[in-house]
Amino acid sequence: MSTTTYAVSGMSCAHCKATLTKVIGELDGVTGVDVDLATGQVTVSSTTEPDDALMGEVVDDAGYELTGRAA
Ligand SMILES: [Cu+2]
Repeated sequence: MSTTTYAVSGMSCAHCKATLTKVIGELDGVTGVDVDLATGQVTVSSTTEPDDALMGEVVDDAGYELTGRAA
């Protein structure tokens, strides 16, 4: 079990939140997605360490930019 927080730019409303929750939630091993619009952070719970490259790809495909793991 792993929890990873990513910094994502371009999120502005509940629709962005719903979109990212859906696309990230569909990835293998992901058990939970928490989007925080105020801080621009997305926290992903997963059964194994998430693949950052894949995460960046799905976020990018959805129209946002994953800038890296949040400190
Ligand atoms: Cu939006």
